[in-house]
Amino acid sequence: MKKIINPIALMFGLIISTLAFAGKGAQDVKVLEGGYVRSTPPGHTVTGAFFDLENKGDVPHTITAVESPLAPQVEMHRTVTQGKDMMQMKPIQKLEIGAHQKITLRPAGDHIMLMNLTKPLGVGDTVKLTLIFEDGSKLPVKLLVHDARD
Ligand SMILES: [Cu+2]
Repeated sequence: MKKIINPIALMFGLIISTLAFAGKGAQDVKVLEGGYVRSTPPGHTVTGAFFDLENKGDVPHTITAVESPLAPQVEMHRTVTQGKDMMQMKPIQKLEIGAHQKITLRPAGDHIMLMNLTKPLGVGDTVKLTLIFEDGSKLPVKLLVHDARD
């Protein structure tokens, strides 16, 4: 009998072997030292979370949601320059980190916004976040609260 290599089966085998090397987002992505959340002045219920992320994996990963027990609403924001010197924040639905790439979440760039905080955040408090990846994996993050003027 003649042996026929079915190209579809071959492709399927390739896809499976590719997946075998693809770690989940929560396994591949690490939060680097030095991240923080800004303290909230009296009466403020919105603040930002800033930290560096590194994807140590061989495939890109995408964060699709962020949750925190301290804030019922958490958004990912991108800062865009409008016109000459106008900076504006816009919610984004996805935050991508390429394979072997680092990204920095910072006040004038991409960042995480905690909205409708259930309590004020003071210097030294700890904020827990959960980063949720497109593959459903979840990465817990703990950040210290720094002075809002930092
Ligand atoms: Cu923002």
